[in-house]
Amino acid sequence: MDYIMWRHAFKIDPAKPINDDDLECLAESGTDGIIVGGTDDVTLENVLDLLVRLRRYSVPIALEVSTVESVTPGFDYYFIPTVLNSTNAKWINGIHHEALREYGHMMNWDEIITEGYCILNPDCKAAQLTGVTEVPDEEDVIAYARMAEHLFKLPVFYLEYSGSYGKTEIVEAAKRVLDKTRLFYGGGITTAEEAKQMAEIADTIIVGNIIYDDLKAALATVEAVKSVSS
Ligand code: 1GP
Repeated sequence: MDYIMWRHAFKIDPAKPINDDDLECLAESGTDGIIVGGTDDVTLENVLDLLVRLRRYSVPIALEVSTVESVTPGFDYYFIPTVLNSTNAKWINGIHHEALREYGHMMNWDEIITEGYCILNPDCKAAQLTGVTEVPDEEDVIAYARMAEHLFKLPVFYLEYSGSYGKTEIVEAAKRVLDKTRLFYGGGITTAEEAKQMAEIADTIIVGNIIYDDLKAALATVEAVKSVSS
């Protein structure tokens, strides 16, 4: 299924161990896609390990690129984050420039999807790494959403609450000003109810950490999203 149609995706961290049975449950859960991505200790080795193990299943897989060294062919998509509210140009266009200098001539642009990230939890690892120091308020988020859709014409605007459950008013505010750009929501979804609530607003919800804390609860989010009309 084309990523544009995804309503639910799991995000698997290459740095965290996961056994074959659990991986099979996730891949065969009915989720629309699996995103392989993390912040710390992502290596070519652990990315390749997940790629090989996930390729046994038909679920589409995307690599969310956090380091250039861990990029490998074989994924259906390469999601490239650009952190719109970072204070450090490295995370907005710096690594991207470096990567394009080296690999620009051999990239398959059809597989590459740029995600305009807006990080809303200043305590999460991604915020600390990318120099997000202030929590954007509703007006800020609306401006970032418009920046993603109209200024930069990005296909995806990603509201990242990683590790904490977001405010529905903020997600709604972003959704109201988006038309062509897809709204991804990720952060703190631990129950079917939370998955449903965010899926009623966002186009795609991303479920991460709960996979490692309570697999059954993670799997229940798939059905919950399917019960919401898109
Ligand atoms: C993280 O948005 C994803 O990048 C999902 O967040 O791990 O909190 O579910 P959680």
